[in-house]
Parts: sequence; C-alpha cells; structure tokens
Amino acid sequence: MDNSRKSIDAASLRMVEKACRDCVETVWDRYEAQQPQCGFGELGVCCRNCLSGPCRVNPFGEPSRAICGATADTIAARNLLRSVAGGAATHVDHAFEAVEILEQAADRRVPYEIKDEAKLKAVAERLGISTEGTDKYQLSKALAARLYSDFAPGKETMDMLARNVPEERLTTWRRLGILPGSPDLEIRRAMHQTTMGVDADPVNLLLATAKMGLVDCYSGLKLGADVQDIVFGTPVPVKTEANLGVLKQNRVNIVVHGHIPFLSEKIVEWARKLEAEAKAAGAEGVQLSGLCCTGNEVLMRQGIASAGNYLSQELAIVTGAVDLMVVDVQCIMPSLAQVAACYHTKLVTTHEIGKIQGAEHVAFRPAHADEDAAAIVRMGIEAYRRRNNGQVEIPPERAEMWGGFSVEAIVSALAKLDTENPLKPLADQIAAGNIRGAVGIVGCNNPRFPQDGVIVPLAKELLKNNVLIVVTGCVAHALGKAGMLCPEGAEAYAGPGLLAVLRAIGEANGLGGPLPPVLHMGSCVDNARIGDLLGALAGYLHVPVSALPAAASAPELNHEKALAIGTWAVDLGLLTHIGMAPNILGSPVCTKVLTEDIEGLTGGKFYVEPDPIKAAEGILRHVDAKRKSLGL
Ligand code: NFS
Ligand code: SF4
Repeated sequence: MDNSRKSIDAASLRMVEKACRDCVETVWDRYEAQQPQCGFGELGVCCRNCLSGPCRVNPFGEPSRAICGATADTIAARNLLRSVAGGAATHVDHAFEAVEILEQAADRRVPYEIKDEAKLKAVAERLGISTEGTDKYQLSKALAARLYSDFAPGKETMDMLARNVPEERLTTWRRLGILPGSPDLEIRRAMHQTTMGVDADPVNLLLATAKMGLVDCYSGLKLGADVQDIVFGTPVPVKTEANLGVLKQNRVNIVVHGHIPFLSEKIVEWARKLEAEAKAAGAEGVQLSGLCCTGNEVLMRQGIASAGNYLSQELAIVTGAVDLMVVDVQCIMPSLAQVAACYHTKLVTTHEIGKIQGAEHVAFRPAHADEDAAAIVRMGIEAYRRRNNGQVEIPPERAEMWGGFSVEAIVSALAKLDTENPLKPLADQIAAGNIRGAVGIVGCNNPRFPQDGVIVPLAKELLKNNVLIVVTGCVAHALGKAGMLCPEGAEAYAGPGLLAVLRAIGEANGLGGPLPPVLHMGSCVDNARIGDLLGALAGYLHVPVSALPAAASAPELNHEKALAIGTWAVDLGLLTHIGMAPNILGSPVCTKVLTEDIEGLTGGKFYVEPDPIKAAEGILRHVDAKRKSLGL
C-alpha cells in the first residue's frame, strides 16, 4: 500500500517508515493482507447466528433466502442492531463503573474526591433530588442511588433520558415507541431479538436500533460524562500539545490509552508524585501523554498532551521512546503486544475484561487506586533504564492544541458578551449569518481512509464557509495535530464572519487572540455535551433540535460505538454524515429507512459520503435549508 494511503500526518508517515526499517508489522500491513475483504460481510448479508449457518444471501440474485428463510433485509437489520447494542454496551458499562465510583467516593471507600459540587447539585436537581441540607457526600450517595434506579425494571424510561431532553423529543420518541426501559433490559432484549427465529421484520429491528441509540446516550454518554465531571471536575479551557512530538527523549515516557478516566487520572497524579524516582533513574522526569479517548479525558481536565489518535497507537511505540503504555478498555489494538515486543516498551493491561496475550496485567482496583497507579508508574521508570536510545526516533511534529470546552466553559465564555443571556450572542451571530451553522465532527480513524485524510479537509472546508465546529474523540486529536484547535487556527482557517465572532469572544475573555475555531469538547462519552449544547440552543430559540442549522459527522468511523452514537444523533434529529456506510447496503430496506424514511420520523438521517469536499457541500446544503426554514 502506498504511504499516501496510510496517513496525511507527517509524524505518522515517519513512523510508518521506521516501522518498515525496524521490521515491525502495522495495521496497514494487516489491512492489506485482508484484501479483498468479503463482499457478503461488507454488505451485511452474512449470518452465523445459528449452527445451520453460516449463511450468506445474494442481494442481487439467488439464493435470496438463508437456510432458515431469513432475507437480506432481516440479516442486515439484525447485524446492525447487534453492532449498535455492542457500542451501547461499552458506554453503559463505562458509565455504570462511574456510578459505582461515585457511590464509593461518597462512602470514602475509594481515594477519589467529589470535586465539582456545583455540577453535583445541577445534576441532582435536574433529576428532582432535593439538595437542601445535604453535604456533598450525602448528596452523591442519593444521586448514585437514583442513577442505579435507571437500571431497575419497571419504568417507562430512564430518568437520565426523561429529565435531560427537550419535551418535544420525549414526545417524538414516545410516539415512535422507542423510549428505552432500563439499559440492561434493552441490551438483553436486543440480543434476544436478533437470535435465530425471533425478529424477521427489518423495520421492527431498525426501530429497536433507534431505541438502542437512546440507551447509548442517556445510560452511557450522558451518564458517564456527568458523573465524571462530578468526581474529577468539569473541564475548563486548557492549552497543551498534540502529536508524537510530545514524547520526550530524556524523560520517562508513559502513555495512557483506553477510555475510563479512573485509571488515567491516578496515573497523572502518580507520574507527578514520582518525578524524583524518575530522576534517580537518570531521566529528567516523567512525560505523560495520552492516546484516543483516555487521552482526551486527561487532556480536558489535566492538560496532558495528546500523542495521537487511533491509528497512532502502534506508531507511538515505534518511536522507541515509549517506556510504558498502560491501557484499560476499547480501541486498543491487540497488536500492541507484538509491537512492544520489538522495543523495550512495557505494555500493561489493567481491566479484568481487557487482557492481551503478551502484555503484563496489573489489576487496577479503585479501592487501591493509589497503590496500583504508583506501581504502574514505577514499572515505567524501571523500563526507562532498559531503553535502547539507538532505537529512538521521535518525530519533531507537535502542534498547540486547546481543550476543555465543556458546555459550562462555552457558556461562561459567551457570558462575557452577555451575562444575562449567554446564548443570545451565539443565536444572534447565527441569525446574522456570521456563523452559518454548527457541526459536531466526531469519531475514529479507520485504515480504509488515510489517517485524518477525510477529517481534516472536511473541517477546513466547513470553517472556510463560516461553520463553527465542535469535536470529540479521535477527531479532536486529528484536528489538533493539524493546528486547528488553537487561536492561530482561527486566523488560518475560519471564514471572515466566523473569524470576527471568534475574535470578539477571544477579546471579551482576554485570550489575547481569537477563540479556536474548533472547540474540543472531550472524549466520545462527551458527545453528550454536544447534545446538551444543541438542546440548550434549541430551547433558547423555542425550536426542536432538528430545526437548527446543525449537523453531525463521523468521517472516519470505525468502532461499534461510533454507530451507536450516530444512531443517537439521528434520533436527536440531526443530519448525520458518515464517511462510509455501515454493513447494511445489501438490504434495500435498511438503506432506504436509514438514509431517507427516518427523516420523517425523527427529523434526522444518515448521509453517506466518503469525499470530504462533497460531504462539506452536502452539509452546507442541509444547513442552508434549515436556515431558510427558520426564516434566516
Ligand atoms: Ni470513540 Fe474512543 Fe477513537 Fe473511535 Fe475509539 S478512541 S470512544 S471509538 S477510535 S473516537
Ligand atoms: Fe443462517 Fe438463519 Fe442460522 Fe442465520 S439464523 S445462520 S440466516 S439459518
């Protein structure tokens, strides 16, 4: 495969070449070895849900039915529901762990604080919990109990959903029959529904998929993000750096990778506390950096530098400078063990459901979080002593990158322009056309696309056309590396209307320059923040979310989580651009429902376009149509 098809990131390309010199196999080698990928799988028309199978039906001819009689429509719809349920399960499990930590922190059984009392009160009040006369521990305990009750049977829907969404959405979802009960029930039911001989109605399966999108957000993203803010603090703007150039030759390099901040926050703490031990080992200190969404979590709250996104994970180790990489769950390539074995790098797994052959497992126990984190950092210091500096080549590329734009932070920046009505300046600038629209660009890298190769040109095209961009996940790293998450990025990429607005906000906030044109709102669970922002804006304007000149985009989607989040975005009423179709194109019913018919039901739909410039045009057409309907 030609290197230009691997990445557009210069640092990545240097390391791709080094990997080749060092005889290290990477994701692109394995991608190539998989070609051609199975056409039946790509179209979503293969099934091995029972032992009569595997079956594969021919969407263009015979056999048109599987052994049990299932059609392409049924098989593709079942597969999609399973994928979205898989994605939702990750977020729900993550959020559930967060609630457990909140409860244990309230009982002082784990060494975590309850840092953000204001957020605690706000979340509790929204759920109708009285905050009078309680201290933060009592209130956290009451909140945890209420959050657990969302997992119990017997409710029409979860409180986190019912009390956090605009009334209009609630009505729409109720009418469609897609209000989820408890998340555990819905995930169980989806598994049941998709087994052999249960649901053979593709539309019914697609409605269950739409329901699973709501499970994903309100028992996963929103729940996780809110609880993490309570425990670790709600992010405020912070300046840091992105790309492999953040690794340091003379320091112990520890990279945190995965998703759940309970581990990574403690690693941050102990990396700082054990500086002296690193110095005793001959290093200048400990350099911590992050990958993927755990990278985003510690970037948002601690200003920890980003080493890169999904397709950079192997390349970070290829630098030869990573002494220890510590991971928990999700988006962690099993190949890291092979890559680490080519260098001195120690790979440490920490979660009971996320072990990797060839890695060392250190079970991370929240009750002993300090002990465990200290032990892991010490393993990194030990590994540094074994580093072979002859193998080290750190790419010079690194870019200034800002993060920390929670909804609270954005509102407080806008409040400098209008204290009474912070959303008014935003709404006014949208009405005046200086901000043509807003797009949330989120999600992954995928080796089908050059790394960042769809994300970056799409963002440039939208900024040029005065579209304000918010980002999360691996897209945040991509645009950070490309220099779009800093004030200079505004001067370089924003259209004149948008630039004027960013300058005014920057000036009112004493930033000494414009606000970055792309606001980093966090990890993938923080997509809930984008929903909150849109909900607030829609509420201010008294219109449904689907009426806003806004869209979502996951240009290089990869994980099942991205499908779950995308489904929620469509539920919310957003045009949701994706750079490739999920594996459903063998089903005419699934394709039509998801890209056309669903718009009549939720206001949102999927829009598939791999070309970034054409995608920008499609998104702008949508934004302009919404403006027109609003009379703008
Ligand atoms: Ni989101 Fe995070 Fe990245 Fe995609 Fe994976 S890190 S939760 S799934 S690949 S954005
Ligand atoms: Fe084949 Fe039906 Fe069994 Fe799937 S459930 S493997 S389509 S027989």
